[in-house]
Amino acid sequence: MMVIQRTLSIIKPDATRRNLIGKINAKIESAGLRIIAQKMLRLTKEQASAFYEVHAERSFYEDLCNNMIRGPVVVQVLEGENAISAYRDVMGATNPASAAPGSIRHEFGESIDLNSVHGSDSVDTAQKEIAFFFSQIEIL
Ligand code: IDP
Ligand code: MG
Repeated sequence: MMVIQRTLSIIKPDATRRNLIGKINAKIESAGLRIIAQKMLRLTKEQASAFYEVHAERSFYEDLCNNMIRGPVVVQVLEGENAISAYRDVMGATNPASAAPGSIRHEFGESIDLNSVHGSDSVDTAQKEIAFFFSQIEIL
C-alpha cells in the first residue's frame, strides 16, 4: 500500500567530514523523497546516548555514540511515499560491504561503524526521532 510517511535522516560526522552532504542529498532527492526540514548541529555525548538508547546494551554502543559526536551532523525530515522503507533502500544495508550498488552506504560508507547515514526503522521510531530533533514549526 502506498502511504505518505515522514522519516528522520541523519548525515553522520564521517560523511560531513568528507564533504558529502550535497551528494547524499542528491541521492535522497533522486529517489523522490522530499527534504521538508534540515539543520546542522553538533551532538553532545548525552544527546547521542539518548538518541541511540535502544542500543544501550549492545557492544558497539559506546563507539557508536563517540562516532556521532566527532563532528557536525545534518538532521533531516524526509517525506514521500513509504518514506521509511524507501529511505532504508536509499541508505543500503548497515554494513557498507553488503549494501546494494547505488545506495548511499555502498557508495560512501567506510565501514559498519562509519556508514554515513541514519534512517528511522518504523512508523513509531520515525515519530519519536523526528520529535527528538524538530519542533512542529520547523517542519514544512
Ligand atoms: P541501522 O543504522 O542500519 O539502522 P542499527 O542496527 O540500528 O543499524 O545500528 C545503529 C548503528 O550502529 C549502525 O548504523 C552502525 O553505525 C552501528 N552498528 C551497528 N551494528 C554494528 C556492529 O556490529 N559493529 C559496529 N557498529 C555497528
Ligand atoms: Mg537503526
